[in-house]
Amino acid sequence: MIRKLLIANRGEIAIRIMRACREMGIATIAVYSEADKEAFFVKYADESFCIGPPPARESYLNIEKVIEVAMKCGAEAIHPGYGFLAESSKFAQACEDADIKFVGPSSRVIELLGDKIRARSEMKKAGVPVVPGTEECVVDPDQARIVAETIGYPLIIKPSGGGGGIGMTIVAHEGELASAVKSSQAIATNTFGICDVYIEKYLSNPRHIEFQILGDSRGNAIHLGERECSIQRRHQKLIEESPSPVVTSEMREEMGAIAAKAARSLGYEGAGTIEFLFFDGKFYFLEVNARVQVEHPVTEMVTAVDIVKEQIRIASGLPLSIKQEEVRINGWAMECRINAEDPLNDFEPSSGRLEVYHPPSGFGVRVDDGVYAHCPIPPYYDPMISKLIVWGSERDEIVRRMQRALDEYVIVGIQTNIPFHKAMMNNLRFLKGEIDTNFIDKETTLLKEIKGILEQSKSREEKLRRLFGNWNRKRIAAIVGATAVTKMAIRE
Ligand code: MV4
Repeated sequence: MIRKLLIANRGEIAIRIMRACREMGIATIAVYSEADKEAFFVKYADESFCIGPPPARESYLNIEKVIEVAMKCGAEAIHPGYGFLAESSKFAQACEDADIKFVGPSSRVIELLGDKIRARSEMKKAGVPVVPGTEECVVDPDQARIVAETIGYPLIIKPSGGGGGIGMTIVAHEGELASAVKSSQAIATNTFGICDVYIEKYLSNPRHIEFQILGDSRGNAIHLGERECSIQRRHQKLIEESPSPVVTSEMREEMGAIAAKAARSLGYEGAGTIEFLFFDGKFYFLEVNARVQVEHPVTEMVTAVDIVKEQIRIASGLPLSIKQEEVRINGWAMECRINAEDPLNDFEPSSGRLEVYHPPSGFGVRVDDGVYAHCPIPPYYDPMISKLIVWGSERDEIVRRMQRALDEYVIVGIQTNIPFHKAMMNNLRFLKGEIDTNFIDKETTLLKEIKGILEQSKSREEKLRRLFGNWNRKRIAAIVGATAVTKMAIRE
């Protein structure tokens, strides 16, 4: 087993990984930027090293610096978390060259999966259903026209070098095709340094459903069921759940087996996700995420498998601790991503210092966070500060539990998207599980509901100000939070 692990990440995922290490008796090393001096993960680690200025390029993405710290400290392995260097084949290669175990698949597999055209054809070869489209790079509008004739409109042009929606262009008819190819190629070149694009049939209003896979160094691979991740905005997921309200146990068994087989055929080592679009009752492969994902806890809650511990076991050369036949889906879990964002200002990131921080707890509630009362929230990184995960026996129960937990959550000092989640937990279509990737754009009443929720808490604040006059602002905010938690009325 690995004895010393460096965590090349920050925030809640750094804490999540270090918690697994504590339970496994593994020493932890944190690396951090100058903006994170006061961060919780820096304090939690056994050893911490500052590796550079706030911009990620100069710290969290600095491969040489991260490897240098690992060598100096005698770290046997590096866990990259998600984002930053997690899917950098160059970083995985640098670890391999330095004889440090990268917690994840080999640089070869990361490189293959990062090339979306190659990933598509590998998956097709492995028997995974893919979206109808091209197997090769589309070089110019003439070639695109030939492809379009066979698959039909609407279609979507995607950069091969990226993911996450950047540079994707939806084309409704032939008139838009030439300029769409050119614009996707331009964005692809600028953002990924690779001009290659490919074409797929555009599926309208699909669901985003992904399968969790685990593969070990001995050629075993299993799946842990699916996650429904359709609630997203600007390619950022906001709510995830497992199981999906539309996946039957027969479908899960069939698609899971296909996902695990694909992992075996790739020689996939570590935790990963196979993403699908679910459309018209069928699954279509999108891409593979070669990392642990933000939303992994919902799978952990329904399977009782500690995915991060499995990653570390796999990296240590040990076999998976469970067999496919032993995997059971028990109950239902849901996650709300808590972001430092202002719902009234188009969800712009909100940085500053937390004044009051009181996370929810109780039966079936899990909070994976990276903050504490009075800690700073720097503006340089992803605005997600915490994940609120609930578990229960069925979907109706966990929605009620999520409402209760969101009501208990008190954050003062920065704006958060908690009012958005409260509005969602009262949305009739969401409650019925009728969701797809365009849900938020289509639900035109959401913003009004969010404003109503914010008005309620503001009126409490105003009442208190009238009661106490020009009193300590922080204390008033804290009392507002406390009265919200207890559902206590403020009497004048
Ligand atoms: C699609 C699609 C429809 N049809 N592919 C967006 C993120 C990336 N992981 C894949 N994405 C999509 N791929 C096919 N064949 C719809 C999306 C999609 C989307 C695309 C462009 C702009 C906004 C979007 C929002 C949700 C899903």
